[in-house]
Amino acid sequence: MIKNKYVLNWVSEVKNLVEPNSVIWLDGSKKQTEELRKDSCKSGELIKLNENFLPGCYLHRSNPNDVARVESKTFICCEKKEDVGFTNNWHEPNAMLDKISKIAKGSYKNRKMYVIPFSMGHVGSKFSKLGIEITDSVYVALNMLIMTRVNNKVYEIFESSDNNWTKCLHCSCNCDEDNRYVCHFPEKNMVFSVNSSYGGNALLGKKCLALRLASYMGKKEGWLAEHMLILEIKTPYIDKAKYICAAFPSGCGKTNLAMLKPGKTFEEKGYKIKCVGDDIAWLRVVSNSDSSGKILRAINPENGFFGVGIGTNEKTNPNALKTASRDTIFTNVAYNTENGTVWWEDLSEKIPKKILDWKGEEFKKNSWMAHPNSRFTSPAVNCPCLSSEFENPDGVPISAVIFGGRRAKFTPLVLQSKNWVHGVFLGMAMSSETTAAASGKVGVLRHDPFGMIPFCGYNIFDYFNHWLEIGKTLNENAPKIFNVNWFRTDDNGDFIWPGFSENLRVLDWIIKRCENKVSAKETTYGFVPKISDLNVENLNIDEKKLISILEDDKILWEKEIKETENFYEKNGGKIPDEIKNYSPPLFKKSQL
Ligand code: SAT
Ligand code: MN
Repeated sequence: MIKNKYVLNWVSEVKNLVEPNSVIWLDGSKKQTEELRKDSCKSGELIKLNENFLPGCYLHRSNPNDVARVESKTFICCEKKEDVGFTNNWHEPNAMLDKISKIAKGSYKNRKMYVIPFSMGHVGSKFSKLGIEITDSVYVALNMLIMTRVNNKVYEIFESSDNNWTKCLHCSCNCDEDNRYVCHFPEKNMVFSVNSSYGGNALLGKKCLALRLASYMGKKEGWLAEHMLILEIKTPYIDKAKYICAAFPSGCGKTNLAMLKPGKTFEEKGYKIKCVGDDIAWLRVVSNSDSSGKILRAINPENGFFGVGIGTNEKTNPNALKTASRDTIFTNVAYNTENGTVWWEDLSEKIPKKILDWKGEEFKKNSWMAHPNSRFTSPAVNCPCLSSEFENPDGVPISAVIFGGRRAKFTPLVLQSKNWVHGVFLGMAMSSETTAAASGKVGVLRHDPFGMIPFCGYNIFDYFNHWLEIGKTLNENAPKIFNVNWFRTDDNGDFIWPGFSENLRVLDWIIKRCENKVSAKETTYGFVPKISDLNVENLNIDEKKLISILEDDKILWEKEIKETENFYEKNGGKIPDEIKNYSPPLFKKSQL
C-alpha cells in the first residue's frame, strides 16, 4: 500500500462511492498476477489457452455491444467550452461528475476493487507521468499490468509525488450503452469511465492519460503527446541507428510499420528495423549531448502492445505474431476448440475445423469469426525486434516525422515537406478512411489532423500553434517531415503499392533525404522521389502505376488545400497565418 496521503484520500473517497466488498492493491508481482488470472478463469472472464502452444495466454470475449472506442460518449470536461475546440465533446465538469458519480454509486457491490499505481514511461524519468487506476474488472486490471509499468519502484516514487499523478476511475457497471461515458477532467487531472471495458475506453493509462490528458499537459509544459509509433532503423550507409516517429489514424498499420521485418533483398544488405513503440510517443525538446543546439527526443510511454488481430499474419507482421505467442490476452478473436488456440481471418488460409466465433457461437457463413477490432495485449519485452533503446529513460533522438493515412486516390506514396511549417500543414491536412477501431461506419473519408482527432485533449487550433512553437525552438535541428500513403488503389480497387515489409523502401528514401544522400524532385507542394532513387529491386510493380503514385498532383493539392481551409473555417477556426504566409504561399488565391 502507498502511504502518500493524497493517494489514500482518493482511494478511500472512491471506496465510499463504489462500495466494493474488498480492496486489492496490485504490485505487478508474478504471484499476484497469477492469482488474478486464476480468479478470472473461475469467473469466466478469461479462458485459459493451450499452454503448449500459447503459454501464459488467455481469451476474453467482451459484451458484443462493447468492442471499440465510442467517440460520441467521450468528453473533455473543463471550465471553458472554447478550450476543447470543435474536435471534442465538451461538458461542464461538476455536472458531469455528479452524473457519472450517480452511475458509479454502489457499482462495485459484491465485487473487488483493484487499485493499480502505474507509471507511463520509465519510472522516475523526466518524460514520465504517474497514475492510479481503480477498476472492478479483472480483465482491465490484467491488461493494465501488461500495458503500463506496475512494480515496487512505482510504489516508492509515489511516496514523494504528493498530488502529481492522474486519478483514473473505471467502473464496469452493467455495460449499458446509453449510460456509457469516458470523461476527462484536465483541470482535475482525472479520468472517469463507466459502462465500457473496451481497451481505449477502459485502460485509462492509454488513450485517456497518455494522449488526451498528456496532450493538454504537453501544451502547458512545452512538450508533445502524439499518436505515433517510434522505430529504429539501421542502414548500410550510416553507422548510427536513426529514429523515426510516424502518426497514422487507428487501424492504419502503425504496429506493422513499427515491427517491420526487412525482406531478403534489404536484410542481406544489412538493413534492420527495431521497434521502440507502436502507438504513442511523448516528445520533448532537449539540448543535444554535443551541445549543437536543441533536438527532439521521444519515448514510448507504454509497456506493451494493444494490437489489432485481423490483418496480422506471418506475411504482414511475423514479429507481432511472435510477440503475441505468450503472456498475451486476446480479446474478441475466434477460438479453436480442437487445440485450445485462437484464430482470426487471414491468420492462416485454412479455417480451423472446430471453431467458435468471437461471441463464442458456432461458425456461420458470411459472418466475421474474429471481430474486425479484435485485439491482442502483449508485453513489450516479448517483441523479438524490440529496440534496446526502449528502456532508455531519456528517449531516442528523432530524425524524421511521418504523417500518413488511408487515401485510395490522393497523396503520393511519399512526399517530403519543404520545412517544419509546411510539415505542420501536412499534419493538419491529414484525412483518412475510417476503420473498425472506433464505432461507426468504416471506410468513410474524414479529416484526422495528425491522427489525433479522437485524442487531442484541447483546442486543435491551439495544438497546431503548439507544433509551430516547438518547431521554432528546434530550428535547424528539427526533424524532417514527410507524408506517406500506402493505400493508393488502381481502377480495379487493388492496392498499387505492396506495403508491409516493402515499406522499408520508402523509409530508406526518407533516411537518405535526412542524411542528404539523395536529391529529389521539387514540386509546388513538396519533394517527391525521382523514380531512379526509390529502390525497387526485386519488386514486382507496374512501372506506370508506380509513376502514378509518385506524382504530386498540383490540381488535387489545390483542391485539397481549399477543402482543408473550408473544413477549418466551417469549424470556427483558421489555418494559422504562419502557415498561410509560408513561402511559396500555400493559400495564395492566384494559385487556386
Ligand atoms: O483506442 S485503442 O487503444 O483502443 C486503439 C486505437 O483506437 O488506437
Ligand atoms: Mn492507436
